Amino acid sequence: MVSFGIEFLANEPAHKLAELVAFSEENGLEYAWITDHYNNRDSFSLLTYIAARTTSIKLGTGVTNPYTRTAVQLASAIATVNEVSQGRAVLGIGPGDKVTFDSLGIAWEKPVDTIRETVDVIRQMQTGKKISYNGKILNIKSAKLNFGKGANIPPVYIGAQGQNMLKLAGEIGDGALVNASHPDDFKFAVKLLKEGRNGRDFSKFDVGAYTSFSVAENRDDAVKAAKPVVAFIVAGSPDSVFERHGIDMNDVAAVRSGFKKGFADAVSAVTDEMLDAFSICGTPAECMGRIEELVGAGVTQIIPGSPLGPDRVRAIKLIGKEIISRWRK
Ligand code: F42
Repeated sequence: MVSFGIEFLANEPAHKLAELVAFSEENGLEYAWITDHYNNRDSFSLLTYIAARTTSIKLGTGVTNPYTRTAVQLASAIATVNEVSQGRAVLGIGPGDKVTFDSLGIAWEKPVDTIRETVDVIRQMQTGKKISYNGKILNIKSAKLNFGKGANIPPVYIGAQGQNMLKLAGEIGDGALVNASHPDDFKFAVKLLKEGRNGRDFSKFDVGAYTSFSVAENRDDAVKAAKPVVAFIVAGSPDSVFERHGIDMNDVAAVRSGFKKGFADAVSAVTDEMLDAFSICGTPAECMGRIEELVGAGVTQIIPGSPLGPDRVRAIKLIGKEIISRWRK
């Protein structure tokens, strides 16, 4: 069973995001994931606002982290979204971004254990019972939420790229959010997720492809919209990723040096191979082809993300009418 979600950055006002999420809901999308960075709008506040303006779409952080927020705070925040949305909350949580933590003076220690224990505490607290927790990282004498008892426990999706984080996601997650667009990346990820599952039932585990996506009726328009996002992905990816995709390092150097000259130079240096490796891009039929390949590699939730297309509203319509409804047939 394949579902479709959509990612939005928390970088625009709540009323605008709520409109886009409600429109996504109308067009058949089942999950909305909102990114979390301390310097953008607060993702839990946004989700709560959006929850009051939508009716069926599931609402998740995509992804929050256990360093800028504590486990007990996260437990309360997700329970609040769950209460307002009447059970539609989903917790996406990952280790967060090292560069940000360095600039904030936050030590990024033991991310694997920190995620494991934070998820454990959050889940236990959703029961409404008083808990104590004596872990390697977290030491909580006594904690209890004063609300939410008896509600469903929101599913937990782990944002993961690295080998250990993917194994942990397989072990403790209800799903994973993997930031990638190419089937080869998912063959690698699904193997590790299953390893982490260690023989337990994997059939209900939701493997989310958090992809850079650009769709338009005309391929050239879709490509033009995708290139700036792909240029940023290329600039920020480690060399091992290019080796895995057989991308010429001279082409990579051209994008990276393009950024020093001016953004337009970086964008024009993006090659077709880079678009193929780092985005789902093209006409609805072309995007559908790539989605089929991803599903073949084990993906169970397709999550189109920035830029969506040259025109976001049009892109959401195309995703609904030309991709989701055809897929369901
Ligand atoms: N980050 C954000 O800050 N905000 C977002 O909105 C966001 C969205 C998002 C969506 C999907 C997604 O996949 C990732 C997303 N991210 C977002 C990024 C995310 O927070 C992580 O930065 C990203 O997933 C990369 O993390 P990672 O899976 O590579 O894990 C890191 C910690 C890593 O280095 N992992 C390695 C691994 O193999 O998994 C090593 C981890 C390890 O084993 N560490 C040891 C330990 O004990 O934890 C310590 C090792 C030592 O030497 O001390």
